[in-house]
Amino acid sequence: MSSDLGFILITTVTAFLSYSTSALLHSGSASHGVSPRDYYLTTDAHWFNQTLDHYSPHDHRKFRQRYYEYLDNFRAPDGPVFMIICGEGPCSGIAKDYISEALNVKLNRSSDNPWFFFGVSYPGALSAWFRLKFPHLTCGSLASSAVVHAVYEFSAFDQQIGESADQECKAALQETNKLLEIGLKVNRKAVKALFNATELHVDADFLYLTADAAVMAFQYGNSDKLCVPLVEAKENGGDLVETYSKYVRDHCMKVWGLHVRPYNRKHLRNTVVTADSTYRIWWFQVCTELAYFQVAPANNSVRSQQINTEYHLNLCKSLFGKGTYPDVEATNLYYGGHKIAATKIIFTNGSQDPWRHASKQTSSPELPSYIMDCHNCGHGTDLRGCPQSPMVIEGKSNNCSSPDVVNKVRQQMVEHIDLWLSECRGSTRSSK
Ligand SMILES: *[C@@H]1O[C@H](CO)[C@@H](O)[C@H](O)[C@H]1NC(C)=O
Ligand SMILES: *[C@@H]1O[C@H](CO)[C@@H](O)[C@H](O)[C@H]1NC(C)=O
Ligand SMILES: *[C@@H]1O[C@H](CO)[C@@H](O)[C@H](O)[C@H]1NC(C)=O
Ligand SMILES: *[C@@H]1O[C@H](CO)[C@@H](O)[C@H](O)[C@H]1NC(C)=O
Ligand SMILES: *[C@@H]1O[C@H](CO)[C@@H](O)[C@H](O)[C@H]1NC(C)=O
Ligand SMILES: CC(=O)N[C@H]1CO[C@H](CO)[C@@H](O)[C@@H]1O
Repeated sequence: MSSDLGFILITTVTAFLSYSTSALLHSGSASHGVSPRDYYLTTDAHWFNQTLDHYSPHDHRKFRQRYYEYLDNFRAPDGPVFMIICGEGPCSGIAKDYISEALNVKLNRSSDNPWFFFGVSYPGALSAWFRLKFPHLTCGSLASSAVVHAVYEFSAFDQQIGESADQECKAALQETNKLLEIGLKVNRKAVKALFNATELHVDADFLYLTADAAVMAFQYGNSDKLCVPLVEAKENGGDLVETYSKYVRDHCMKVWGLHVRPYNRKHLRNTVVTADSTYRIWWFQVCTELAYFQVAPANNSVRSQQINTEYHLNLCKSLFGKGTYPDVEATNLYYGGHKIAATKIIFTNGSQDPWRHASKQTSSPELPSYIMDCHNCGHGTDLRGCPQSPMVIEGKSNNCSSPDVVNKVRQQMVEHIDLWLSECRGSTRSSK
């Protein structure tokens, strides 16, 4: 990035991606005695009146949407504006993260600034889709671990968990899962109690929780926390279920903010708006447009075979009524899916991340795509670093098992952004 580049950072919140992990950022920050000022450039909220239903020409209702603005580095009048679409949890400010630290200098704004979009995960897809639909309003976008391809039966998700775990860990996870299934038959209540999950009356909901708990380890670059004790227990004839439940309680729940309630369909049916409503909202996206149904592959799955297509359709029906169905074909037709026909979007994926199969699969000069391959390279690693936990929002790469892999991709990102912004100066906004 050339050093005279001033910019504004604006950030706004959207839905979040993973059912399992929406509380990640939220839960940790308060409990570790770090003041928000250490993490955020600003936490001063602004509001604007946003259209409630963009699909209806007749509904003019609005809601108040929150956003943040950081102007200290802005260069008047025509400096670029970096728009970060938040996601996967509450958006509490503009973080002192990789974007804001690496792309740094000063000034002011005008109405004709080049805009560049950023997002990770579902917001990564939104970042790509914004560029696709409004090329005249943007100079480009970064689509980090962007799930641009809606997938009806997303068995590649579980398959990736099996690949991200090595053979031994995969075998230990599969055996644990079998033991959990047996345990549910023998003494349902005792097994659920080990996970503080007695409130989950539907056994498959419980198995979804335990599957997601394993996902968290790989998606966020913390697989050692799961695999080391589990493999050790298997080798030493230890109690796998006990070991697994300890991982879930001590790491997923205590540190990473995994909650049981969002797996409870009674709770998910609740339409009263609370901080937890994000889970219901995400299921609505999933049940109507995107699916990404994380079904067990027919062969050699890590998760229970009870987590199948029927399970998901049944959950959708249970939450939103009969006839709720994700029209993934319409979604992919509208946005292009893997074949998104846009330009100047950077796609990035982490090698251990189960979501990467819903992202762009090929690289081209107009849509450069990068994979970061390392032991703890997960979801959004280019921006969030590794491993990811609530305490590491600044996205440092030094704890990645191969920092070079991440730094090289970051260098490429900066080069693309620099070039695309320079091609986008002044009033002639490039849509090529
Ligand atoms: C949003 O709408 C409310 C109520 O109609 C109004 O009072 C407020 O000024 C509006 N805010 C902005 C930023 O336009
Ligand atoms: C920002 O720009 C306005 C006019 O465009 C100017 O009056 C103001 O002094 C500038 N602020 C800074 C901090 O440069
Ligand atoms: C599980 O429940 C017990 C008893 O209610 C509680 O003491 C413990 O903190 C809970 N553990 C977690 C990880 O939530
Ligand atoms: C099932 O998976 C195993 C182990 O990966 C493999 O050896 C076998 O060929 C697979 N069977 C089928 C029907 O795909
Ligand atoms: C990062 O690595 C350092 C040692 O290189 C270690 O002290 C620190 O705890 C690690 N941080 C995380 C979040 O893993
Ligand atoms: C699943 C996956 O990793 N997809 C792609 C991620 O990006 C790299 C680099 O372009 C591709 O080679 C992968 O196919």
